[in-house]
Amino acid sequence: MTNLCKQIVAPILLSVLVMTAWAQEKVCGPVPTENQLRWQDMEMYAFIHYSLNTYTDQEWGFGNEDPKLFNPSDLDCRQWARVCKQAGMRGIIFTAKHHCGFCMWPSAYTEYSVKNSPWKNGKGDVVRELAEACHEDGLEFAVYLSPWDRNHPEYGRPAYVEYFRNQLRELLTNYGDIFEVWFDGANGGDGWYGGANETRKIDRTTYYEWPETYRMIRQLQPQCLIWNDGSDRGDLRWVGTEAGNVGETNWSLLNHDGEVTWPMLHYGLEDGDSWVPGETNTSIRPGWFYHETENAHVKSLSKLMDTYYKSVGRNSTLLLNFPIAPNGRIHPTDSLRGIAFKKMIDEVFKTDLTKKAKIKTQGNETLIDFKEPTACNRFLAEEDIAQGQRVKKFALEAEVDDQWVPLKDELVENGDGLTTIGHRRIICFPTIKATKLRFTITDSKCAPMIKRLGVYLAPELTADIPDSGEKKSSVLHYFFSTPTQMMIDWDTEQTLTTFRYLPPQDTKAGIVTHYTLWGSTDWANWTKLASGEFSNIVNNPIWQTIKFPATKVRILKFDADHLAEGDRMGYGDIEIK
Ligand code: FUL
Repeated sequence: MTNLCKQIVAPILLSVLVMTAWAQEKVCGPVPTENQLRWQDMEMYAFIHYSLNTYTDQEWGFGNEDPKLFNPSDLDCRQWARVCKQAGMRGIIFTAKHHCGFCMWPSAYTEYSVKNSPWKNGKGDVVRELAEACHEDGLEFAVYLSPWDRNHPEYGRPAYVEYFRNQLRELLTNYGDIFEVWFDGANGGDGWYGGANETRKIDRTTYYEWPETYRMIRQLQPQCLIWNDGSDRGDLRWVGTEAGNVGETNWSLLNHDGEVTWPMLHYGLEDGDSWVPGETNTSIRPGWFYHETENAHVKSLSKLMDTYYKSVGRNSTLLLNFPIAPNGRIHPTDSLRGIAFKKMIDEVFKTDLTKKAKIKTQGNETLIDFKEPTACNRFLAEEDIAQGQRVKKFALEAEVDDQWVPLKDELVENGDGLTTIGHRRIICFPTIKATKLRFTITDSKCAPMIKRLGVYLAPELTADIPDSGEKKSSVLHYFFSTPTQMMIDWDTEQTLTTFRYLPPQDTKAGIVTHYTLWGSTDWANWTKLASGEFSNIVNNPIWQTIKFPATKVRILKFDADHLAEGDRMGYGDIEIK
């Protein structure tokens, strides 16, 4: 090149390269922050739900429960930390304050806390004990602070927002490093509110003045991640369900502004302008708080593995809840199951079969040649997400008995599940004996950056014992006297103590959130047996149990005082004992 040529062509070439690089970057979209990268690598961490609810057998306290109920005989935060660590959890998020408003630390801003409980003569601080236990055990520590406070008299007015911030400041100042703050979006409306006992509605988009609170968090704990359920954009998002699964297509992106719909929470947004990855939260039991009636319903190992594949294996993290029992410890069934879970994950991913294979990558196609038939049933791929999430679609094929067969994710109900990859995607398929596997990226936002591939043989787990499919309500005689009133009658008098309601499982329409239950022996005189709310029933539509003193009845009347949506009561099943 002549000098003149160099002077003219070189800068043009350079700017073309720069522009191409810039265009690629733009097409590939946002990338995670250092904090988000570190968080994603945690993969699994624990939730701990513990509050006055543990002593009232409730999921949501009303806000008027007596602090004197808090008096565990054997509270041991070191046991919690030990169990969580052995269960493969890298940190713990603790319900410092749940919706009932009771503070598990002696906040200077309220009397409604452990300082007015008999536990340690009011000198105890559960947040401190747990933060210390976590830090001693090498676990990270984080807090859940419910914005909705059913105890506080000022809830719904500006003074409460200041109170909330003061509490948050205490938690972010006095307990060492906090890796995440969890601002639950639930707001049922009604509550005790210092005795007002009424319904208070707030505008979630403006009331809490989140930008101001976020500024305070960034200042006090710059490494802390902010979780919320999609309103003011935090660093992490809810995945739209508490069942323990994110969408099989899971983009770590959302738009910074605008409304976040359910599909955006569940699947992310392919063209979103901000990195807001999904965190999958679920409980090891049906409920979030401990209930003795659930001791036989701790999730099975196969259910927990299914949850792992549908969270960590779908470009998410897993936030797994361990409730604390009334004695102040994690129940032995939960701890054993949690530890077995970690052992099974280690077992599945112990031997990477690609280590013995010959691997050849050409363009977007990678051939894994085992040379001989090799039993396998799991495929793993990871993108270098520091460079963004790029892959939109891929194919996976196996050579079995000299024939190429397409593979798909057997845990996916629609399609083949071979779409996004992100931090980690695990594809589960029935055991095959493959000589080769072929992984082809068929569509991506820009040049794919695959960091790791793996192939494994997971042991077969005994599947959960399936339900017989028999509805408990099929033995009952029931009818609707109005769209919101269900009647159940018998030929003879029955002595009853329990009414159980399973909400509809596939829709919010018709879910009963508030009820009154009546009994009668003659259709004319009715005795109120119970009334109240089914807390958190919309996000976690599990069996709800109403207990009442043994009563002789011939007719039961179940009134839906409030429905989540629609104007007709729905139900999945009813059981009466
Ligand atoms: C929900 C809450 O209402 C539940 O009680 C629980 O804390 C769960 C993690 O979030 O929205």
